[in-house]
Amino acid sequence: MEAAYSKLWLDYKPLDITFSGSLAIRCLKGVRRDCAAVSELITALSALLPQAELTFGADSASYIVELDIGGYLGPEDYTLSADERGATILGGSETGLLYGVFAYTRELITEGGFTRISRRVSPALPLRMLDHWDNADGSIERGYSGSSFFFKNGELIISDRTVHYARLLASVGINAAAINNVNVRGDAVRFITPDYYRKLDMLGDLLERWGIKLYLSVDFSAPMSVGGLPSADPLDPRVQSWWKDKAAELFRSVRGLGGFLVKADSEGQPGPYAYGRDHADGANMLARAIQPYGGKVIWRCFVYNCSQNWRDTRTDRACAGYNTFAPLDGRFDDNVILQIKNGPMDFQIREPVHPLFGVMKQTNTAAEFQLAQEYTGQQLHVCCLIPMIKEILAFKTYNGRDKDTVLDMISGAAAVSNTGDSFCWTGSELAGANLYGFGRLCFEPSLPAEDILDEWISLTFGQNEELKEKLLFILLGSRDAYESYTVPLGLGWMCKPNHHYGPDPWGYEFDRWGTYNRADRDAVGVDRGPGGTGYSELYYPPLSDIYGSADTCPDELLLFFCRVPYTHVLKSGKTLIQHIYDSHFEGCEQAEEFARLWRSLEGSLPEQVFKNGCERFREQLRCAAEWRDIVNAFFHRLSGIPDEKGRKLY
Ligand code: GCV
Repeated sequence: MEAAYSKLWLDYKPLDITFSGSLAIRCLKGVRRDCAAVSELITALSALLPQAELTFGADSASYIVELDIGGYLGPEDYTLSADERGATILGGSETGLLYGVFAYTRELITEGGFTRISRRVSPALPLRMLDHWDNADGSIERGYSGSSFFFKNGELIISDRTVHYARLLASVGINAAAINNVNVRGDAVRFITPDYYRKLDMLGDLLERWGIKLYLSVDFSAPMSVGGLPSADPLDPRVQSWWKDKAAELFRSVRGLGGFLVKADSEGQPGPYAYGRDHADGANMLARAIQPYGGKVIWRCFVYNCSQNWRDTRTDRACAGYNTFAPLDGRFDDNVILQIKNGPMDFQIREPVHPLFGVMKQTNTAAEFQLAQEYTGQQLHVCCLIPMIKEILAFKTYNGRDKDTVLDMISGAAAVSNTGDSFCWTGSELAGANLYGFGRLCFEPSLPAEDILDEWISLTFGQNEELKEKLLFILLGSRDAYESYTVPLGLGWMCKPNHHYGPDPWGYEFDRWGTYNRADRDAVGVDRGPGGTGYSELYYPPLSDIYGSADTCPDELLLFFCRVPYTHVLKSGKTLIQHIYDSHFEGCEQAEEFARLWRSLEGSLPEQVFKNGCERFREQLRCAAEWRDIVNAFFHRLSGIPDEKGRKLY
């Protein structure tokens, strides 16, 4: 029977080399023969070199791969050295060794055979996490790749797909997975009850074999919903002892448990505010309950008022996360990690980097990205996020530290997963690059986006230079194209309400979500400078000054920070209105070029992949034209300013 899922970048195919010798794997010291590193190496070598005889330990073999565990390395570090006669992979633990094996395999495939390698690698970020928004009933919030492969009708599913999932994550170095939605609903509330322990234990054990800790999103009010207490007040001793007992039971019953992920006081989820407590009170209470077991609380900073009055121009959602958490810096326990969305709003195609990254100097933090393409084309449009993630990690906060980038400030990164039970896991094959790239960047953030994609293409589709060149062109240009034909200049939110797909310029304008563009006949954008909402002041100088004025604000964020007339001249020399018109036409043309290039790949890609891509490009072009025509018509009708190129604007 054919598998119900693709192996993605782990579909090892025979190497195009002649190797008629014998191969041996030699396990030194503490390396157990049945650990994941050894099993992965066997899987890889027997598929890559099917004609070679593979043995254990034979000194006479013509090529020997030696596996070792070395105490002087960090547990997730590895060293890799290889030449034509053999390779030595040394891990700081079995997990480090596993990462070394995956790196070695990657190298064999991308180099097309045995090669010289010498490298030592330590992951840049200790926490590298995937957050699934899967619900217990099998649906996925903002899921664009089918249903959940973790849950169905309230049951936890463990199958061969789960094993392949763990291998995929481990192969790119992801070491934590929160398997359920941060909006904890339905049966998921009861995941922390004995009903689920047996299956959770099996899953935790399975994941741990591949170096991955299992996290659960929990309901902050579980003492009430699960425990039947009258309150979930974090300072109430009964609540504290309920969580302590619960933690003891959970960590005793579920192997591989890493801790909890919590969305509190956000979009209807319960939290400490209900009891007049703050987020440090809430997070620390949970952290203390799981601290004896080495558990961590990943606490989200996505806290804002989602019942705003659109007439109120002073309240600014962008300020909310900062205002909530910056005053609490230094009050969080060591096993709390604050998870901060990459921007202050909500995963728009362009936002400034969240100002909390710079200011939380005494708190463990992690950056949160969204691979699920909620606002970035829902995996129907190609939108490669790797350059964006790189940009954010490299962003200088100017917070006075010698090392002051986002990457320097954080100890982890998490991404909302774009996976589901579709054949190719991510709905669109090209969206697989985001999953791959996220993991690779968390491990080795200095890798250029182009190298990561080059690697992903070789591993996924094989070594074909023309294919690579075209896919690289599409992927590397895709974010700019998407931004150009949707909402350029940092404006955001012109999508249809609720499902967030397709254009609706005033869809979020007169609503309660704090998501306004304030467009009228003369001007557009939100004044977030010192005379406006003051958001620009949340950055350290010189950023506060740069963002605070239309003269200095970078064009790509202009309408996020400033309200400017349509006749305002951008740094490019164009007027704002002309830029809006042009970018919509240009973005669509880029998308057309991507679709044309994709079509030219017929025969170079597996038929199913090619057809799936064609359908998605057809939809992308349809939708991009809608964006172009509706957004351009919107601004044309409001401003009354014609296109200087005389194109039809409706
Ligand atoms: C899980 C946005 C999404 C919600 C999501 C929320 C969050 O608002 O639209 O679906 O909820 O972000 O990140 O918690």
